[in-house]
Amino acid sequence: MTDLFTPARFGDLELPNRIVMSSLTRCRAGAGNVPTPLMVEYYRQRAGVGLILSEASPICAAGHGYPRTPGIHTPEQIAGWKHVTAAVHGAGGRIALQLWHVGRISHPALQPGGALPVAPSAIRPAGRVFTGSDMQDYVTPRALDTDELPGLVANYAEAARNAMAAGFDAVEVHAGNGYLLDQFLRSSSNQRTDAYGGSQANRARLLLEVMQAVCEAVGSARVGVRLSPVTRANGLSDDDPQGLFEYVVAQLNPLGLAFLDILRGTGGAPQEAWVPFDYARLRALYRGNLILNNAFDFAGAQAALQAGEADAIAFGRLLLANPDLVERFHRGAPLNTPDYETFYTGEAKGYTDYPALAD
Ligand code: 8OZ
Repeated sequence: MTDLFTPARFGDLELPNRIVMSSLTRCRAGAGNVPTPLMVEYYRQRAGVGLILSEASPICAAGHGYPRTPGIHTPEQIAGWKHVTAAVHGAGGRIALQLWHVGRISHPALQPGGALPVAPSAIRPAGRVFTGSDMQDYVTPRALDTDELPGLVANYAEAARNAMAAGFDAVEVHAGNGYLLDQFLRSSSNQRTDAYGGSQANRARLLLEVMQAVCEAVGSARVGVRLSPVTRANGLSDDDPQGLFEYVVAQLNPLGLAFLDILRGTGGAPQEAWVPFDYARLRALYRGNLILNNAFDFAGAQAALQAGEADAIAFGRLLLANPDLVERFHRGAPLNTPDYETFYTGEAKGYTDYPALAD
């Protein structure tokens, strides 16, 4: 019977267990959005999982929307990430880089040249953004021209190649949580009238072009994708998420990806608050490895694997607070409690100072 401790093969990756570390934004990159020695230590501490998904990493300067998020588009960032991947490999682990573009979830203060953030359509998201010095309302983004989209696809492919140069084992395209690719997918944020807007197939076009280009760049056995069908993150909604994501998943099949990573539920919310969505339909449609994510505990994760709902389970907050989560799960040991105050700030505090079990 498959459980969290059963090895798995995801594309080119051999996973010693099915405990995956979720991508977690921690806002501790250094000047130039370069990974720091503290980040090296943080990832090294968590190398016992089957696969680490790195924090989301912008593919280009315009892809940034939060202070101190580590990019994958400059030589210095690539050099910084090399230390992270070397430390994880040295500790026996595997790590995939999450490729990110925030789209409209940004602000001119975070953009090169103070430019407007870009998006599928000039529709302002509700809410406020931390610019690094204060909170500002989101602005109305600039709608991307059709002839800019090939360059954007090329940015994803280039960033994927950069990730390989930095020593990552794989990349995960971030197409969830209300960021650029998700903004293209959704009827609420995409009102384009070209081939990238309107029908579900048109709204999925950019994502599928990005997936194709990234697979061509680094090989599909080293590529995954993150989807968040019913997230309410960053103000997104859609008129038919079930139909949209069934279309997307069916189109992903021929690519032969290493994995599909799905946020089950709305994110951050307890599982009881999940909105109706038939994840079993996606599971049945998708011919590949599925990682499920969101608020799983040990028992829930074991039950999901044993019921065949997923091939691996991603843990965020539990891994943030328990660097040796695999060992703790194995022994049935008590868990450290995550400190929400230091999720996005605090340097070593709440980052590399969660204790491991005493030997
Ligand atoms: C929390 C804070 C900032 C960014 C996501 C990359 O939701 C994020 C993120 C989460 O995918």
